[in-house]
Amino acid sequence: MLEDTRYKVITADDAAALINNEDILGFSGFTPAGAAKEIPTAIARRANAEHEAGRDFKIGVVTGASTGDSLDGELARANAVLFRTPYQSDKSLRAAINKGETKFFDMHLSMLPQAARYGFLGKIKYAVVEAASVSEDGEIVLTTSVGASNTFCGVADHILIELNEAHPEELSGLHDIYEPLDPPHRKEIPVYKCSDRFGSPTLKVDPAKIVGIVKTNRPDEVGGFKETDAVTAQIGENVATFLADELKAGRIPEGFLPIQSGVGNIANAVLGALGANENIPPFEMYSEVIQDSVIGLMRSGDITFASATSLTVSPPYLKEVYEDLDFFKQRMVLRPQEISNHPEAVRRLGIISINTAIEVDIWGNVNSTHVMGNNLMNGIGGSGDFTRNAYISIFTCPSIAKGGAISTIVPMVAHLDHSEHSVQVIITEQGIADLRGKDPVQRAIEIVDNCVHPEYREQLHAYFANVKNGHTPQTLRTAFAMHEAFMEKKDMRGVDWSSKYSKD
Ligand code: 0RQ
Repeated sequence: MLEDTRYKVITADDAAALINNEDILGFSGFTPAGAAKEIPTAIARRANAEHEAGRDFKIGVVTGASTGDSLDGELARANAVLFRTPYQSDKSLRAAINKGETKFFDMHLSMLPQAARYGFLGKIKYAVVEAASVSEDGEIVLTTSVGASNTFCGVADHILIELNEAHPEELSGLHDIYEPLDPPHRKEIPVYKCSDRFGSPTLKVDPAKIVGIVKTNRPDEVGGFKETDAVTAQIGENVATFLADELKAGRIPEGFLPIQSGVGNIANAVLGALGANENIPPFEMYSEVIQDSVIGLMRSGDITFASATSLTVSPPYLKEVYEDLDFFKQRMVLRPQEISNHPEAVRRLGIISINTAIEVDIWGNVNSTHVMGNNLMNGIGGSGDFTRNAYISIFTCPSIAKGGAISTIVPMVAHLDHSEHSVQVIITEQGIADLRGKDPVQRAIEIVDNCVHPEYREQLHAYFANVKNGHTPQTLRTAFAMHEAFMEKKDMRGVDWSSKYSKD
């Protein structure tokens, strides 16, 4: 086996000992799926030891998207992250970022690989990549995600591999690795159907770059989902109703279009509702993540194919996939995130994008990333890649948060990720706001009447009802009054802005 190969089998601590203060590392992982585990944890141990000895030790951490606790969590708790990009969802790391201890820059996930190749992120010294197998001539079978591993291996000086026996070698054939050329030599991405394959099933690297292989047997750290509750179930129903009506009206072609769906509980419920709706035919997905509900929908025939960059399913579902790989390999492909999220593919295939917002404003602008305008939640992820280029772009969210003390629909978003120009439909458990072909005031009426929680409806109508000035009758003096109310008395209800109108 490996002991007889050209590669050096080393421990995770040996690997960590190679890393120096301020090195930039590109780790595999897109969500906890396929994320490196042993080596980042060993680097965190090394950081702790260095700090105890009074020496500086922090590294630049670049990944596909979020990762698992043994990467982002361990490194953040060891205060070992100099900077981080492009997305995260870890509690410890989020705290370090919001305290200013770790620099984080939020990037569109499709753009991360090219930014790494263009040198915009600094020199990536090591690629640390989880693999199901690696051949003598440097052909790597990746595991449950591709993410940006292909690019990291290409640009890095050295490659460290975590050979993880928790993933079967038979995963070979699940992936399709294709990397575009850089300008001025870039050509079209040859994807015309979700199921098209135009790359290589393995990631081919220069074997001379592989400086060590760390053997492990650790499952992905993917958590389960909360049971669908009344609110998420209703949001799912509303999305399914909206799309079924669009199909009936002939605004979606017969046979339907591919779906992109974000991650999380709402996204899981939405997919379940689409699968259950009798008026929606079996459909394909061109998305970034394959999550739990997709597995059952593939079994039932409601989802016929899924293209993504990660297989982010909780352990029972991964077991089901691994026990019937032949069935699932015919119905799935994992691509680099540069391709799964590529704007060209999204626009060409006519993808229907469905993502979740933290906050939406009455004009149709969306905040996906920051609570009260300052605290980072996760990041923009792939939502911008899909939304900006979708055939129909949908944002979902519950109409209230924190037991009703927050209306997720406000006069002006406290942070802007997706502008009114890209957002076409907003859906809450209250209903559907179709913003297409409407001017700002029409959009505001549509959103407040259909999507706002009844407790906030009157208050939000009152916000713009008396303002006569301008094409978008925004009132800068009071645009953040609801946020201010929350910061002062922990409740957005009961804001009275009438006294300010006379000046507008
Ligand atoms: O907080 O957990 O403390 O109760 O935000 O909200 O409703 O559980 O929703 O888990 O789907 O996350 C936008 C963050 C939603 C996610 C976001 C609080 C709320 C709760 C989570 P608690 P929910 P979700 C594909 C596309 C950006 C990336 C993206 C996300 C917590 O979907 O990161 O779209 N999206 N990627 O209480 C204060 C508000 C709030 C609020 C919700 N207005 N003010 N707190 N919360 N609204 C994925 C990838 O790219 C990998």
